[in-house]
Amino acid sequence: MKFLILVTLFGLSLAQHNPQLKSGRTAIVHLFEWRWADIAAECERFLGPNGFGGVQISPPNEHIIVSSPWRPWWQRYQPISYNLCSRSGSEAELRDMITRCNNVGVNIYVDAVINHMCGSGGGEGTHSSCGSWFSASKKDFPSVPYSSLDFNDNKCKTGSGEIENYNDPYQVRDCRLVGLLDLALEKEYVRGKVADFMNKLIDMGVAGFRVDASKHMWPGDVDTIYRRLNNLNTKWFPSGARPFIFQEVIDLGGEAISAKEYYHLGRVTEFKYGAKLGTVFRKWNGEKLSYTKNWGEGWGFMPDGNAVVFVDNHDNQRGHGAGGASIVTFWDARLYKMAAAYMLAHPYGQARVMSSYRWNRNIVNGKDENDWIGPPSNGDGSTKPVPINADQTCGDGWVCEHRWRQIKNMVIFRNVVNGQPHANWWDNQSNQVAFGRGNRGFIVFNNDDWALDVTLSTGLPGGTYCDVISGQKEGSRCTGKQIQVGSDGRAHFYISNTEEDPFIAIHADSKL
Ligand code: AAO
Repeated sequence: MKFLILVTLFGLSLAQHNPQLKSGRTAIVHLFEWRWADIAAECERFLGPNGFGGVQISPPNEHIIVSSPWRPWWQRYQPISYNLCSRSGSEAELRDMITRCNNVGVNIYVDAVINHMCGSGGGEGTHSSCGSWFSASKKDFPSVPYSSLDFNDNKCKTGSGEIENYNDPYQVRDCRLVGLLDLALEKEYVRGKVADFMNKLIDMGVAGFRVDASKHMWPGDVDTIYRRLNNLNTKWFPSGARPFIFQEVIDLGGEAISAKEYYHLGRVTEFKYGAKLGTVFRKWNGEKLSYTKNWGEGWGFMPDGNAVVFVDNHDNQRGHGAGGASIVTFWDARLYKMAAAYMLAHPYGQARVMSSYRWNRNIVNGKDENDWIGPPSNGDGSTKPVPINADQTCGDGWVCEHRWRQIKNMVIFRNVVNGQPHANWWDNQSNQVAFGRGNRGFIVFNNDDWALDVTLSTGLPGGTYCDVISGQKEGSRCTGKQIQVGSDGRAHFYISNTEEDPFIAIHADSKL
């Protein structure tokens, strides 16, 4: 009996590590601040057809509306209630999006902000996305409802009520993160409200959650909430499927709280991944691409089955959160395409692609004074739709990294090589490297200041392959470079260091 219970409990939590992707799909994309109507259309016209597995959406629940600064993106990390109307759209639009994305095989993952409500200085009134009245000073949120009894202030031991020292785990869990009213998740009542919110979304058809600020919640508290979650909706998922849980825990080492404490509950964001990848591609601190032969756990990252990996995220692309200056973003497009391709070609972790909007950066003494600017908006603060240009890129300030040919084609590469081992490594002991995935795909990078000119074993069957970076296969021809693989699996590669994209990728489905 004891054994049975253990197996069930262990099995339950392991299941939460499974992203529940539809067959053949491997990568997810964060459509940061997109409207539900645009995501629904994107699933049908682009993500479904191009093999994307899922979308991380911005928080769907009611949030504060901030006027100073004007409508920052971060207002959505300040919940007012669990009503489902937000800057991205109404509950009806959310439901329509979930349905339409599921129908084309694309999962939806919700960014769940359950650690806190709005900031203590959030005022009183109806400046909230569904128009619900609230009072931050009285800690009164009647449309949940939460009252002052549902917050942690009596538990927090710092004078300011704030997290003052990240080396004290009690402060980090019981005090306020940047002034945000910290929910008492030890309370049965609060746990119930949070579980109801998440279950409503599960029943609507979402596949799982990014759990915001997980470091700031006790693992035992979130565990009891996760255990109350329903199985996924059987209209789209196998019976008994558990929601995917990935927890935002920033652990670059050197703090009291480590990512490890959350491994048994679901996956965890591996922040070392983007920080190191950026350092390597920027060639900072003496790093070289050739040192990435043992990339993954060999670099001190968490176990493969626990990791969600990304080049940048919505915080560290603008100097919030952690990772620092090494993080590569769309602002450094050439390096970004290489870093994203490296991540997508490499087997380690559950990969997440970032999709951003442009803003007016204003960097003063290393800090972006405009790090708050929200998505492309109309004068009244409503978010603009995402227009698609004739060349498939996005307009109106939406960057759409996921639509860049090089990145889109590497998402397909990842699907094609899924399950194949890392193989046929080659390096020049500097910044030229190549590796394959079994006999299904091969990629070559030149991040040195001189040309790459070498013949390599690719592991692929002989034939003519289209490079999916400089172009792709269209019908019976390549729109970019062609690579001849001999019957011995060897191929010659030449990559000038001055090329727009100094890397080449070929795979089983890009063969002529
Ligand atoms: C806004 C205003 C605030 C105001 C507040 C309340 O900006 O001035 O007080 O409203 O009115 C987002 C924004 C915040 C915003 C908030 C609410 O980023 O600026 O506050 O919405 O609107 C910590 C957390 C992590 C969090 C990250 C930003 O641990 O969970 O801060 N990320 C999530 C979301 C994020 C969101 C929230 C949480 C809140 O992704 O978008 O905030 O819902 C150390 C710690 C980290 C800590 C960082 C930053 O990191 O380890 O845990 O992240 O500090 O404080 C080196 C170290 C590294 C260290 C880093 C930075 O790299 O190795 O460990 O330095 O010091």
